[in-house]
Amino acid sequence: MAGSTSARAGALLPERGGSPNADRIAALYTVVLVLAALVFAAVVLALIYALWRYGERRNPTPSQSHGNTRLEIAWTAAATALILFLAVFSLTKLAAIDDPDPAAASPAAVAAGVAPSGRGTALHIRVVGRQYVWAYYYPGGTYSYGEMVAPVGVTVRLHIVSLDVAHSWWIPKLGGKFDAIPGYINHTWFRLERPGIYRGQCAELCGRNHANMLAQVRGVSPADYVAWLTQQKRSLLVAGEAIATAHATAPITTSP
Ligand SMILES: [Cu+2]
Repeated sequence: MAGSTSARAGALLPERGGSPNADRIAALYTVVLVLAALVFAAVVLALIYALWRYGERRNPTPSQSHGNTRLEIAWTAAATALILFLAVFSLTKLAAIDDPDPAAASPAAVAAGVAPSGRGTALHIRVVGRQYVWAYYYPGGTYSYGEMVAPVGVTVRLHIVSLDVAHSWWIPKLGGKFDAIPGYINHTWFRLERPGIYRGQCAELCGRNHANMLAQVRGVSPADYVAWLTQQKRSLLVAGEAIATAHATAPITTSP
């Protein structure tokens, strides 16, 4: 499709820079990747050293060894320390990735009436997946298809559902994937730091047109969000009236 870019994870690291939860996922991933790379390099170097030092040429009569207490204690302690660090680091990050950002809405957002002042307040948007489009329901009953419009500086809590099969909500820059499963409501959140277009797509094979089930979040200022909401409500009313008029004035035909 011309002009449509599907969501891509970064080449080496997850995308970041859209929302705090995505940044924390990227930080967690980076730390684990770097530690794993260091351990891998150390093991490979030790292996190469052993091949060189204890090969037939340098060590024609194989030397016998019966354990090395200091070495064994050292690698056991190092591995334990590494695992403990990874466990504590992951668990602290996971909580912050999972829990909606408790920061208060920005003054601009409070002024625009998007969210009340005070910590822990949020804007709630329902995300509805169906073959093959995402719909969004905003406070007050306004809705949109394909693109969600969201204000910056506010924690946005998403309530994700599906009307038919399993889908998965995924905007890489705004956090992890969240399944949309019929009969369940899944929750996630994001908090936009700056305006922009955040692209994504359904991340669960959901049928023939799964690849076209794109998703997009457009981040705008709180004032622009309120203006858009008003305009969208009006457009939906006009469209509804046009449909009602078309039904009311359609010629009546009787079946033969
Ligand atoms: Cu889907």
